[in-house]
Amino acid sequence: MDVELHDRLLQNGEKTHARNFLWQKNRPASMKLFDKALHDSHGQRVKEIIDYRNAGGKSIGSFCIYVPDEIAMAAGVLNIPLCGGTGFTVDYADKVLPRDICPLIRSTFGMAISGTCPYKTLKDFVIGETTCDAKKKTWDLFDIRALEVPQKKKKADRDLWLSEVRDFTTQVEELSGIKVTSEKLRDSIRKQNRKRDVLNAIGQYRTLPEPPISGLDALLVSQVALNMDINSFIEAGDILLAELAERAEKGESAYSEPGVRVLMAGTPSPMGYAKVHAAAEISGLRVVMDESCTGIRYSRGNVLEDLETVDEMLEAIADRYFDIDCACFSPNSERFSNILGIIEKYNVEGVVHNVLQYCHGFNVEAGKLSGILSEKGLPSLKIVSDYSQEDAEQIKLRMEAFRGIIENTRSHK
Ligand code: BJ8
Repeated sequence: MDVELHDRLLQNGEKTHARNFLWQKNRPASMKLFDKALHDSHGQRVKEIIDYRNAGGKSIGSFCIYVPDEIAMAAGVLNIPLCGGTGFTVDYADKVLPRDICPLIRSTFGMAISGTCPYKTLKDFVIGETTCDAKKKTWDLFDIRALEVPQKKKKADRDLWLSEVRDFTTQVEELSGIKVTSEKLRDSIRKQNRKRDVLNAIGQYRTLPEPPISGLDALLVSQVALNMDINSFIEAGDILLAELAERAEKGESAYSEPGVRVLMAGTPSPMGYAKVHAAAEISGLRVVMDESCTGIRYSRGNVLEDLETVDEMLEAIADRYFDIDCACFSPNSERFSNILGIIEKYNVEGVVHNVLQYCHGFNVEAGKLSGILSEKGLPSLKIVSDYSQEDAEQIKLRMEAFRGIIENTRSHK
């Protein structure tokens, strides 16, 4: 580790967190638990993993929500998501990666290369996945094994995916020396479902006309959900849910100003990155749902519970993950119908396409989605950005203008 550089990274992270989240006036008091979890991701959480490994436990690193946590957990293996969300390390990746690939990949590998990733030595292997081209080729560069995520959703693709899920089971069993039994897998399915239930219950409060939690804070909860110990997350989530129930009962809003209801759709915003959400909410756009892998794409759909055999459970896991509607699939019409469902449920008045620069899949899909939305009279705005702060003010101006368009549409209804 480069300790001095890591200290600077942390200082930068605290500043970014304050700029993105701490300006909000009506935050639920229990959001402090999630602020702390973010802070702990480079401290206490690292210690927990070290302790786990010192006690003989195994851990892997991953980059995508296709990696089934249930299976790793049933084999006693901790799955540590490694996606970088900080702009601080992006340029360090330039020694090995081209500049014109997505900032998520550059940030992640920039952390590893610059000696600022506290998880670098805390894993037995890293598992990639064949989603976008930039990721696939990066795995090749670093000799990282990858789960094959098919690009279509036909029966043959589902069969291929199931065999990948089975292979992954063997890999984690071999790593830990622990057999995935039906009992262990049933327990881990229940636990992971419980985690998704917490996230979805928080989402439910965002359907209210005056949501008791902001889009920014809901994003923070989702971001840390990927990193936190699962039991601690569920505990903190339950505390937040109790507070949200009280706030909803009293009609207490997370917002102090009136605003318009938008869906944020597209690429993930890993821990450290919330620039676009912050610009939206500062400008009076209430992000009432997040259609990304740090939003509903991560929590949607539970794995069937109470199945008998390991084989049945692996099929149920494969099916749940195969339903994820990443833009790496072609065609990806499921995503568009999922989005229309969200729009209805959350009473959405406009959509912001949040696209990380050079993510061609989500960028191109935004065009098709805009067409579908405009046929329904819904305005949309595409923001293509990276982890720098250079365009933050410009994005705010575009958000303000977008708010004006939605208000105008409202007045003509
Ligand atoms: S399931 S969105 S986590 S692949 S943003 S690295 S796709 S160029 S992160 Fe993703 Fe899994 Fe899909 Fe979700 Fe490539 Fe796009 Fe970058 Fe991406």
